[in-house]
Amino acid sequence: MITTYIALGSNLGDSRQLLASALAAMAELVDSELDAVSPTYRSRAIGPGQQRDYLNLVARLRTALPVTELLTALQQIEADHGRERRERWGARTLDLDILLYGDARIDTPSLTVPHPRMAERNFVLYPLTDLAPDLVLPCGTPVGRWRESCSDAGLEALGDSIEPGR
Ligand code: A4P
Ligand code: MG
Repeated sequence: MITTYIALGSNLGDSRQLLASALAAMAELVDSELDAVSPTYRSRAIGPGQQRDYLNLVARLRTALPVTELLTALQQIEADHGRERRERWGARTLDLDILLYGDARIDTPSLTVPHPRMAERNFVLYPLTDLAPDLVLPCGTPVGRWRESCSDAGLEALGDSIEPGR
């Protein structure tokens, strides 16, 4: 089994319910087990136009799925939760990004792992380091070091965790 970290985000619709349902769907993925879910954060949207705040969290999933199959499965879960792709960084009901897949370093047209923007995003680094404070990235950087140098501007810890459910 490979340990993966998945970032979840939503800023359209009933975000709390969408995230609970997405976690339930991830828990049901074949050859996979949902291991842990981070606390929930509210974050100011990065993207074009006026957008609602996001809810963001990170989940740890252990999986035997090859990474391309994992990406396809996560995109199916996004589609099942009303995700429409209109513009880059546009508002969305559900976004599922693969942050890490074991120690793999992947750079293909459809997949970049570790996620290329995770180092600069507080709404990723805070929940990720809540879950895994001692995590070391494939490049050798302890993720906690990035968190220390990452401002918490626009980020609010809501102090709870969303349980998988429908
Ligand atoms: N793709 C490549 N690498 C990955 C990966 N590691 N995980 C490809 C998942 N997908 C990956 O994604 C576009 C393509 O990225 C996919 O087809 C896949 O093959 P998308 O979800 O269709 O589009 P996107 O999410 O709009 O683009 P992008 O560049 O992935 O956006 P980001 O960087 O994920 O940013 N603000 C707040 N506060 N909170 C957020 O969660 N999220 C975004 C999305 C913007 N602003 C945000 C938040
Ligand atoms: Mg995405």
